[in-house]
Amino acid sequence: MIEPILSDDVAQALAEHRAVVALESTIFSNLGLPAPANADALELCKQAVRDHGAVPAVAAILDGRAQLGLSPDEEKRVLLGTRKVAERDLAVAQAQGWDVGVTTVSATVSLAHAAGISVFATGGIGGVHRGSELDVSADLDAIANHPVITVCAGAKAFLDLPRTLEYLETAGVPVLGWQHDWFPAFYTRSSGLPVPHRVDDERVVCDVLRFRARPATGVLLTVPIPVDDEIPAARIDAVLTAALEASAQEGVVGPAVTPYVLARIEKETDGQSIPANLALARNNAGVAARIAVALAQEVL
Ligand code: PSU
Ligand code: MN
Repeated sequence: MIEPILSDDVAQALAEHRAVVALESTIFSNLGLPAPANADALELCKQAVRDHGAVPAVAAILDGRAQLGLSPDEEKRVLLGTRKVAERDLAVAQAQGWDVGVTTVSATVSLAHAAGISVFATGGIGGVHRGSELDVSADLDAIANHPVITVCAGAKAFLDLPRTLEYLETAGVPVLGWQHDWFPAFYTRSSGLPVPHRVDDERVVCDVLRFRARPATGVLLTVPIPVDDEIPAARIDAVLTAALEASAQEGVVGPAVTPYVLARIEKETDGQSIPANLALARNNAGVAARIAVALAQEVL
């Protein structure tokens, strides 16, 4: 069993049934964002969680132990982390005593569940990749198998978004749109695909978690990027296509695909995708904190 080590502030908040929001660490490493934007993203997300009255719990593997809530020195190690830890890798990282492992959505949702944290925020989730090869992110299975609300800006349009939504439907995951009718595509507010259910306030999100039919299943809350930070769809589409072609040509496979495509998008946009990425991550962290605060009020 995985028993994450909790920082004092996270442990205390949980003991007092106060609001806590888990944050993944792949986005804060160079696998997710180049320096110094990764450090900015970490600060902005933690601050957004605090501004809305919750305690941030960044997940990572350090010295072979899973942790939730990091000290400033531990955060510095995470910013430089290069080993990606999906849920299945948690056991390996622990067994082999990995120095630093940065957690993806799947690993973080799993650790949040183990610690009794019900709300988790990220930028974008992984999904079903385009093309005929079978490449489905472990994020989807983890969201379906841990009772945690994942707050995200949808998934990047380099994925197969219709199939990603189909997968979540089959897996029985309620997919909600935060004050929005469309499944967001990360840089753009709409993928053109309707979100199954729109929700307009925190309480309804809490009730969806409370009333869900399968006790083991999570909830996906999608939040569109703020209007002012959106990148025009036509612009981003051309870049995504070029990035995907490059990854296929170079024969990139497995867990390396997503970091490769992300880096390529940043290069092709001359870094202009980065402010959008920071804006949506921070926005998601704030919405997640609002949900966590509402959940904590229900428990009391
Ligand atoms: N999408 C992004 N930025 C990211 C990721 C996805 O826009 O940093 C990371 C997340 O940590 C996510 C992981 O959980 O990539 C998914 O990787 P894969 O496709 O290998 O499952
Ligand atoms: Mn994959």
